[in-house]
Amino acid sequence: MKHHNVTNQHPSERRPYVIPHLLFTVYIRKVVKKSYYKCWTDWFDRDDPSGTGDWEILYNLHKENPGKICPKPMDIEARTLSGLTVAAAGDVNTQLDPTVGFICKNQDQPKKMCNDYRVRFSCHPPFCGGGVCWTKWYDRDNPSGTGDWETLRDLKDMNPGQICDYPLYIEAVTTDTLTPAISTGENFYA
Ligand SMILES: [Ca+2]
Ligand SMILES: [Ca+2]
Repeated sequence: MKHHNVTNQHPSERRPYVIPHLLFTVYIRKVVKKSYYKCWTDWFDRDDPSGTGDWEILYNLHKENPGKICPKPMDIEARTLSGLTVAAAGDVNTQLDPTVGFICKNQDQPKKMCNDYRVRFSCHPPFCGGGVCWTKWYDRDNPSGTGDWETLRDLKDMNPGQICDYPLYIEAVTTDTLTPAISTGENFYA
């Protein structure tokens, strides 16, 4: 009797089942990653259009705002100081690139003058900068021993990849009523 072995099928017979599955998996992972790993920096406005244009260059913003913008932002947004998008403001031939920044040249504009813009960048955690991105809350210890020890080192060991190397701020609240530690009357180390 001849046995039919699935693994010996010609590749073209298996393809319709394999390819759709792979496409589905890749698509889902990409969507989840994009929606979860995204946070925005503060807004920055370092230039105004009184010279040759409005130059909100990432290189300069990095130098002028150390620690507030990640090294390689994934996305960038530009708005006028009154909140308009570039298109709504009517400026043309502008450059908007997360690796370069934002450029609007006066000479390219019909009125020979750009609007004044500010920009912000989207970063991957663990580095977000600007104090706008917080981790989730952690509670690794309880005070049944010598106290409540929520040390950064232990929390990083227990939650790999979730906490950045150099956190800018820390908040502590009680687990029952979410009372800020500073309001409990207890003495603590931070
Ligand atoms: Ca500006
Ligand atoms: Ca605790």
